[in-house]
Amino acid sequence: MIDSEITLQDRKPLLSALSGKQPPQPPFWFMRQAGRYLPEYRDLRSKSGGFLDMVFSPDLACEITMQPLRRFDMDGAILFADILTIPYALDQSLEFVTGEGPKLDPVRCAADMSKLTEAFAEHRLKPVYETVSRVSAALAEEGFDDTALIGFCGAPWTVACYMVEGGSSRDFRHIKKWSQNDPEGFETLIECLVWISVIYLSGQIEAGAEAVQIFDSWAGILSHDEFETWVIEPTAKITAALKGKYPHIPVIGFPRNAGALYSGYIDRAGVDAVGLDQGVALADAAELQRRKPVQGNLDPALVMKGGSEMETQARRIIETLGGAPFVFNLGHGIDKETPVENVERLAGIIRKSGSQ
Ligand code: 1CP
Repeated sequence: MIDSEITLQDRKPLLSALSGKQPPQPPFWFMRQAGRYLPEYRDLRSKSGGFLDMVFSPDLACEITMQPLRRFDMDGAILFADILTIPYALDQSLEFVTGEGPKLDPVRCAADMSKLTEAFAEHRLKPVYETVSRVSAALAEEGFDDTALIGFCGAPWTVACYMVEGGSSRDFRHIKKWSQNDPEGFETLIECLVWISVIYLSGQIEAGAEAVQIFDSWAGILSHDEFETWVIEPTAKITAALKGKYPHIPVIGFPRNAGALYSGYIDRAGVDAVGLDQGVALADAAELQRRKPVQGNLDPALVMKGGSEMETQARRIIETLGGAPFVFNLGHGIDKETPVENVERLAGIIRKSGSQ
């Protein structure tokens, strides 16, 4: 058991870097690598009923997960799904409106919560687990032997943002009001999300996910104390539960825009590696990397722009962080307007970096 795990980590550069070793060249994958910048994704999207139909159709979701690998041969395959599958499993009404993003029937008090908790049905997440096992088989069938399969969930704070605001938000007015005026009541929502995230990530790991990422896209809107309570503590509960069951599965935490708060997160959230957004200066990234492997942090806007600016910054990142455990990624997801050739060029630069 232990021997085969060691061999697997050594063979797959992404797992190796996440476990604190340093492969000859930095492994890479890109957030939102499966998505709208790819013509083959847009093609499938136009033929399918809608975004959620694609997420809950294991055949389509597996195909979409594989699409970017066939072009760019990344070291990581990120499961095609969404962070809002959890509110869906809680039977909160959810739809994706084209051009507007997700729309949910908002939850704004503890009394609304009990209804959702009772309605939780894990079988609603099973299609996602099925996608994971299909991707696992497809990676082997298509010869992607060194590519690691990454599962994910949204962190409780970020998922709560969508559940409470009822969709994307500019000012996060409702969640701030609830969490500040009634922290005990709000905690029932966060605790519920901790509990389901553990179930959900465990299901993905049992189905074949080899690493998991916890996306905390809205971690950066919190004050220092709130960050401790709503980001670090819930994440630490999830990682502790996962480590108890699956000690060898690396967990990447991505508290986007955490700035100075990354430091506490790296020490106390229990993650194996930390995803950095493009706001983190490389000198600070290198400091953080002395404590844990880091992942990041090329600005997606530079990938959209391409050319020498993208190339120079990509090389600078590799020069600064490539000498210790590091995973090349972007600071956030690939923008849908990004030319495919730029992604191709970037993948080429990263691949060549080890041989220079
Ligand atoms: O219209 C379309 O075709 C849907 C666009 C799309 C895609 C491709 C959405 C809608 N979600 C996804 C897939 C997705 N989402 C993945 C898997 C694919 C991959 O990364 O390659 C992952 C990991 C996510 C995670 C996700 N969903 C996050 C966290 C990361 C981030 O971007 O900050 C968030 C916040 C969501 C919510 C979401 N899903 C989709 C939209 C439009 C939104 C709202 C985004 C917002 O509020 O700005």
